[in-house]
Order: sequence, then structure tokens, then C-alpha cells
Amino acid sequence: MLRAKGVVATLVLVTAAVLVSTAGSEPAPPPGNGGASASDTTGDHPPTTSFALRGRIGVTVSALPYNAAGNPSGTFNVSGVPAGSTIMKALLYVIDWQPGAAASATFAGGSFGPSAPLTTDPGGDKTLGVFRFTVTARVTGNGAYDYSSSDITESYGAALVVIYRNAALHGNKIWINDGAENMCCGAVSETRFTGGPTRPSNGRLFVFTGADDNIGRGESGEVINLNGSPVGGPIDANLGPYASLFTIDVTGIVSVNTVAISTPQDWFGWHLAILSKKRQ
Ligand SMILES: [Ca+2]
Ligand SMILES: [Ca+2]
Ligand SMILES: [Ca+2]
Repeated sequence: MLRAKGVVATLVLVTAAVLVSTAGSEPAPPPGNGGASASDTTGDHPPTTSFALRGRIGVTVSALPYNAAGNPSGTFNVSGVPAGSTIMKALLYVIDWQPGAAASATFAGGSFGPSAPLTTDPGGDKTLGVFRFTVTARVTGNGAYDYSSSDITESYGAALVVIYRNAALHGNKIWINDGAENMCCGAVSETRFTGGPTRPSNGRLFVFTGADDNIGRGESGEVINLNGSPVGGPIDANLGPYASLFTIDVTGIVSVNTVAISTPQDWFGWHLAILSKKRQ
């Protein structure tokens, strides 16, 4: 569990006032957080660009929260795809904080995997992993899409990314930066998008995180920055326990763009940063 050490925290508060400043955080920071060797305090494993897509395209992202679920399943509701569109790419992401060597999924009647994690990042006493399954052929447009997973031990979220092409849209560029950044306790993690427009453009940014919360003191206050300016946050489970999806209209998309997340104390995973040069 990445939360709930309430009894312990209360006992500490009652019996040792000197420790109050460090005892109230939930989830209880694992050993090493805040210490010199903690790999989750440095923002060392941000999402990276897996796809940079061009064309008359748009993107929609849907996501589901979980509470330490094993083999999560659910239904993604896809909306916002214009009539007459062709699906260019659809990606299913399933998160695991205790990943094995491989995991599998079903999606809209198809079977996917077993596949190795796309990437993993240790930090605290956990290893955060993300599995990505390409489900393009199973997505036809707006609607409800059921999925299930297997060999997933401890999940706080899943996401579905759909890129569509439509002749009525303007030319666009969409970057899909994905991965698993296990971060906590003062970490600042930064992902980059290169090959953007020479003239600043108004675009859209999607950010997906899991195991984020606002339980206990100090678990809020995260900031999402684009090119040095705050555009979102805090990251406090806006989908419900325990995941967040941000869809943010942004300005000033330029040739090289940077999205950074800072977390004062909440321990969570950052999995997606998707940038669309245009809002469409
Ligand atoms: Ca990390
Ligand atoms: Ca957390
Ligand atoms: Ca938070």
C-alpha cells in the first residue's frame, strides 16, 4: 500500500512531539526517502518521447484510478473523436508497483501480451513499472472499451491514449512521452519535446499520474510546469483513489518544450505527458 499509516502517525504525534514535522506524511515515506541515496527524490527517470506523430490528427486520453488493485479491469469511455475519423494509434497503459517479468491484457475482445514492462523505476521500497499494449485495431471511435489485465500485483491506475486522423482537422503534431517516474519528497522530474513549431502555438497538454493522493499533511502542492511556467497541479487524485489525469490548454508551444513536475512530499508515479501542438 502506498497510503495509510494513520495509526502509526497518530501514535508518533502523541508520544513524540519533536517528530511531528516528519510523522504526518501519508503514504508513509519508505526508508530512504529524503536520504542521500533515495532514487525517487531526484526525478531520475522521466517519461520520454516514444512517438511524435504528424498529420491532420487529434488525441484523446482517458484513465481509471485504482486502490492497490491486482489484475485491474474496467471500462474506458472514449469521447471527443470527431465523426468520420480513422484511428491512427491506440495505446493501453497498465501500471504496476510490483511488476513481474511480463503482464497481459485483454481489450475490447482482443488479447495482448504477455509483454515485458516498457520501463521500470525503483524508488523507496517499490519498483514502479508500466506495461504498454498497442490496441489500435480494437478502437473504432467514441464508445466504451472494456479491458482486463493479468500478472499485475499493485496498480493505482490505467490509461488509454487514442490518436485519430480526420481530414477536417488542421495539420498537427502530437508527442507521446511515456514511462514510469517513481518520484517523491522534493523531486523535480522533467520531460522534453523537441521538433516543435518555430512560431509559438496554442496547444494542449495531458498528464497522467498514479498513486498520487492528498492524504496526510504535505501530500499536496505539486506543480506542473510548461517551459518554466505553472500550468497545473496540485496532483491530488482528481480521478479518485489513486490517479490523476490533467487535460490542460496551454500557450507558447515552441521548438523545444519542457514539462516538469515537482512534488514536495507525495510519493507517486508519472506515466504520461502528451503534447498536442494544436487544440483540436
Ligand atoms: Ca525516479
Ligand atoms: Ca502517494
Ligand atoms: Ca498530491
